[in-house]
Amino acid sequence: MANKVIISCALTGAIHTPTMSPYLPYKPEDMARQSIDAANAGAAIVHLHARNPENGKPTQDPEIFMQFLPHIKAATNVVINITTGGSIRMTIDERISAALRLKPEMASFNMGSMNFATYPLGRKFKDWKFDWEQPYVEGTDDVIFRNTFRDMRKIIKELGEGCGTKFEFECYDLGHLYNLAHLVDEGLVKPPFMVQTIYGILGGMGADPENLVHIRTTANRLFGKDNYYWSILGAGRHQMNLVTMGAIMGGNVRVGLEDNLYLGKGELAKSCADQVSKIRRILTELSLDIASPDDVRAMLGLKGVANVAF
Ligand code: KMH
Ligand code: ZN
Repeated sequence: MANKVIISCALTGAIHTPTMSPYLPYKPEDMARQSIDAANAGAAIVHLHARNPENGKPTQDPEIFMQFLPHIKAATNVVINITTGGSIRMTIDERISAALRLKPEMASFNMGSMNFATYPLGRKFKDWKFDWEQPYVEGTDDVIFRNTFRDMRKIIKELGEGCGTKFEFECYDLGHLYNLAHLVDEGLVKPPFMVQTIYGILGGMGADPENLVHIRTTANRLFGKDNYYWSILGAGRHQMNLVTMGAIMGGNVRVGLEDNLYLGKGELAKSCADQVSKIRRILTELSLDIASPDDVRAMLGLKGVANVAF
């Protein structure tokens, strides 16, 4: 089991906006369809944010999640992971509201306060589809993505202990591994757990291959190599090459339009499933086995799909 690679797929996130790609899903029917297609293509986990169906603006409204979650659940066996990152301007209460209501098997968990700047992306666009997009993207030069230890303890208590949800611990920097090790030392996080390491966000560590080696070595030392599942997320054009390198090093992979809009050089991905199919082909060529959703449930000790509230 430990040798199987988990493919996570993050559908829409809160980085990209509708102007940046016509394929970025934000309507509930597109969220459902792209999630189902990604699962059928080989994703064992879908990482989900929600958007206002009219204009694509990030929202954590549980009612919007409810417009697509039951469809995904009915059509697939995929593990559903709901964001608690939301978007970087939301309060912590807003960010955890959807997961607290819907009690998913998994939720994201951000491991430190940081800059999270996407404003350079905005320079490519002059005409924006919706009014909210340009100030949203350009204003990221003056926003702090807040994740204090008090915030983290609140998520563990209310969502982890309260709802039986397990976490995708998102680490954007070396220090975030040490923050997670602190929570482990305090007895608040227990193995086995999933460590999603993120490269290429402006404000976090860069997408340099050397960082993978250092992060892997440090995580093994801090957590013990059998106590956690390492996953790799490369933002933007670094996505496929970094996750491939990570998989060769024994890691799991995350793809999806949340973190990269492209399939190859200059070619927009027409769906998340396109990216899942591509990494699945690469992994298969490398003789690596792909984990099923039930493999993930066994690996991470998830509570099971019968125990979610949607
Ligand atoms: N898009 C990732 C780099 C979350 O949802 O909690 C950040 C993310 C945060 O996935
Ligand atoms: Zn996310």
